[in-house]
Amino acid sequence: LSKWRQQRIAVVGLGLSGQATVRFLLQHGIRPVLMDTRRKPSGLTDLPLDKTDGLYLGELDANRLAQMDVLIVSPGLDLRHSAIRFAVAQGVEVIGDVELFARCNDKPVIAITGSNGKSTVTRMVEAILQYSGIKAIAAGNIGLPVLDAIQQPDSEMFVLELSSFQLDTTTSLRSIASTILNVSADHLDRYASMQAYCASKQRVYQGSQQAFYNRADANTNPKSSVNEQHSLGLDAPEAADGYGIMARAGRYYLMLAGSELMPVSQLPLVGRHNQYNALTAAALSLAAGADFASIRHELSQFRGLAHRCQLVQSKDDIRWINDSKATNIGATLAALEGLRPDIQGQLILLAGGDGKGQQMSELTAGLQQVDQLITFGQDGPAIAALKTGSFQVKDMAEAVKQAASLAKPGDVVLLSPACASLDMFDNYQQRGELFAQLAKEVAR
Ligand code: UMA
Ligand code: ADP
Repeated sequence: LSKWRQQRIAVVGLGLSGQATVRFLLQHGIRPVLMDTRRKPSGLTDLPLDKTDGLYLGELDANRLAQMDVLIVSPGLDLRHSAIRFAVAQGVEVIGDVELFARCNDKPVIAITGSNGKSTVTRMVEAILQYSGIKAIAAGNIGLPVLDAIQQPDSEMFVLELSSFQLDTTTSLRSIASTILNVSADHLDRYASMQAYCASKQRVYQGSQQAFYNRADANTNPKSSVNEQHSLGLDAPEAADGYGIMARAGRYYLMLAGSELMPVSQLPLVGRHNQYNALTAAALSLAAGADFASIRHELSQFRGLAHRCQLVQSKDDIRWINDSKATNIGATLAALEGLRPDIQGQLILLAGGDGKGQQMSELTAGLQQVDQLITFGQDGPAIAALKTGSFQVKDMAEAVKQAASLAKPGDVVLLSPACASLDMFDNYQQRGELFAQLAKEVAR
């Protein structure tokens, strides 16, 4: 980094990761130029602006970017922005905060990506490693910026949740184990094609000692060489020392590196997708040095994260489930498939929001599991069109009211929108919290 003290370094995008980047650079004696396309990015007041080389808000100026040596661009900014492209064409280096982390980090890393399940698996691995005595910290897309995590003095290992946007600007990351959980259409408003999105996910395997991939999803197979590759799946392991699920004396067991880990029935999480998440977390943790007992202990305790197929109300034998984090079709399909076997009565689905350019017709097969469909938001009409007799409503309050009027004992009301929330809410948490609150009110 020392050569950066003589260079022009810009932090472009001043959200959580941008602010952490600025703090990190300042601590290393580097005075960055700060930029954000927003007129008022929140959190600016916390930065020591007098120690930086200037702050520029509003539309990015291509000429100013082109005068820099390095741009550290936040994941929320599209690299296809004309000013960024212009700078790249002039020879300016563009990286992200994870790349800077990778260049400065000397501790072991576990790297997790995929369209769905990243946060769940990241937290599982973190919990297992901590229980087995390794001081692990989860960071990255999960919320704690990697350049804040790297400053925590007593950490021994990093469990990184990586989005495709973060991977796009990362080239030097080394990991002891990595995975792509699955690939389904997401963020297609930021990628030219599904192929480009898959290629971005594949970058997680670069520089990884062991790659764990999903044998039911060919897009997760490592396309370039890594030292060791292992396939994971919900079927029998492919090799004697493999990973999967096997029936023994009428019970199904998670199989880890050829040995029985635990019966699937001991996992408190619902849905087949969560069995896959648990298996992956076990495999990554084992690769990182955790023991079987710790893995077993933590997986049998792990009750899931908020807003992911979370039971928020149960009254009169009607269950209200918040899966607001289902911001793409793949996640909603997993929820429908995973929950249906446990539902005696109707499955009432609340869906809609900002579809981010997804082909909504890919939801059609999943909607066969649904008895009543209630839609809202910008792309609500496109979802409603996939099922006859569906209800289109104005907002969440009307959706919950409609669901309450349809629900009978034995039914499940599921919020699993298949869309981002940003057309109606600040974020998916706010959407999920409103659903939970309204569900409690109507169920009272
Ligand atoms: N933005 C602008 N102008 C800018 C910079 C950003 O308008 O100059 C907007 C973007 O359009 C975006 C928002 O600001 O909608 C936030 O972008 P950001 O790059 O400032 O984001 P951070 O606050 O730094 O948060 C980022 C990740 N955000 C994104 O990738 C969009 C967070 O993941 C991550 O937790 C955080 O770094 C710490 O590492 C969030 C996310 O939504 C949870 N990720 C996407 C997802 O999971 O689907 C990829
Ligand atoms: P991410 O961090 O990748 O967004 P989360 O763990 O937050 O993943 O879960 C996001 C959504 O995806 C939730 O709706 C959850 O129920 C669903 N989900 C979790 N794991 C999987 C999986 N392995 N396959 C498909 N969907 C999943």
